[in-house]
Amino acid sequence: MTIIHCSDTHLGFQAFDHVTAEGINAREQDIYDAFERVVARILEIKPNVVIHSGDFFHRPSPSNRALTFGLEQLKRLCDAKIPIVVIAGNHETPKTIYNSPILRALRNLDCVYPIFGESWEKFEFDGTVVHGVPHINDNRILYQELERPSRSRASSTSSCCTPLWAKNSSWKSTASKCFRRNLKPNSLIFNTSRSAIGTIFKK
Ligand SMILES: [Mn+2]
Repeated sequence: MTIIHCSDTHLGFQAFDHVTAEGINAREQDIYDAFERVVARILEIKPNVVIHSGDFFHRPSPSNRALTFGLEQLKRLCDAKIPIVVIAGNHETPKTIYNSPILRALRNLDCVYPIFGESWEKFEFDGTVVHGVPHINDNRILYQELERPSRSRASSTSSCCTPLWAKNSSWKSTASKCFRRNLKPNSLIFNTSRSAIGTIFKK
């Protein structure tokens, strides 16, 4: 089982005043170029599954350019039949109920498994279960959702991977405590960055 994990692509992020010859903010273009290279590498490696653990887009309402670019890159993975789980981070999660989550649009691509609904969800790929808890604005709901995988019978018997977004170190330690209840001795734990943690459970 080969899993590629990436995070925080922030498609659509802009900074500084430089503009490319095409009139695109130069930093925004840098980020598109970098993600295009990531997708090229994924296509070379051909993993069983890709996990994107938060902030695929920089905003809850990305620009037409960011959205179009993101969909085009995901389509490249779909053409190669490589599934990708995309878990909502704080940047793309709407702050109010008046805005629909942008990750809902990704449901239309058959290789993309978005998790954005303020609740824990899991998907299974070749016997490995990926558990995802998206960014949740309300802490009380977040803690409830973090407990759900440990109560799930399926997760205690199958392999699983638990990437999740944690806002700060106290969330992160609560999260790892909740998920660690399911850990088996041969489990591999990896800390991918300050803001995303992942746990792989092996059979
Ligand atoms: Mn981020």
